[in-house]
Amino acid sequence: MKCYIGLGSNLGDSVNTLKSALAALQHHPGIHLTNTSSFYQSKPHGPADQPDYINAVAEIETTLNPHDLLDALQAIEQHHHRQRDGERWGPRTLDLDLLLYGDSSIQSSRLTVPHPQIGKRNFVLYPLAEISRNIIFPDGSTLSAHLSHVADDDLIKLDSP
Ligand code: A4P
Ligand code: MG
Repeated sequence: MKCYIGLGSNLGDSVNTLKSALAALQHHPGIHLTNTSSFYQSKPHGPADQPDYINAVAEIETTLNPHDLLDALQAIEQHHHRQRDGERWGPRTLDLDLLLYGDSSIQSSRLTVPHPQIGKRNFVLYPLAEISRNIIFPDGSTLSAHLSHVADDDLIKLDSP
C-alpha cells in the first residue's frame, strides 16, 4: 500500500533526527521508502511559545496494515525520544504522523486517517505536493485545492543536505 508519513521535530538536532527517522523507515522490513520531500523550517502551529519545527513528508510502500504501521511509527518515535536534549528529557524530539494510507478512511480509537489536520497545514501540504502533486484525498478533495487555500509564507524550504 502506498502511504504518506509526516515527520516533524522541534527539539534537539531536528535535521539529524529527521534523517535518522527516514533511515529507520527505510530499514524496517515491512516498509520501502520510495520518496522524500525537502526539509522545511516552519512556524509552530498551536502553542506559539516553542521553537520552529523542521518538517518533511515521506512516501512509502508498505505491507503492514494501518495499525501495525502506527506501531512501527511509534517505535521509531520512542527510539528518538530517548535521546537527551541538554539537561532534561525533551518532550517531543520526533513526531511521525500517518497522513494517508492508500485511499482508505480509518476511524479507530488509535487512528484517524487521513490525519485530521492534513488539509490545514502548510508544512504537510507543500512537502506532499513536492512528491505527488496530483493526490486526491479519500473525501474526493484534491491536494491542489487545499494548497490554494493555505499560504506558504512562513515556510522555509531548506537546501538539500
Ligand atoms: N493518532 C490518531 N491518528 C493518527 C495518525 N493519523 N497518525 C493517535 C499518527 N497518530 C495518530 O499522538 C497522539 C495519538 O494520536 C497517538 O497515540 C495515536 O494513537 P502523539 O504523536 O503522541 O501526540 P501529538 O503529536 O502531540 O498530538 P497530535 O494531535 O497528533 O498533534 P499533531 O497533530 O501531530 O500536532 N507545528 C509545526 N510547524 N510543525 C509540526 O510538525 N506538530 C504539531 C503536533 C503541532 N504544531 C506543529 C507541528
Ligand atoms: Mg502526532
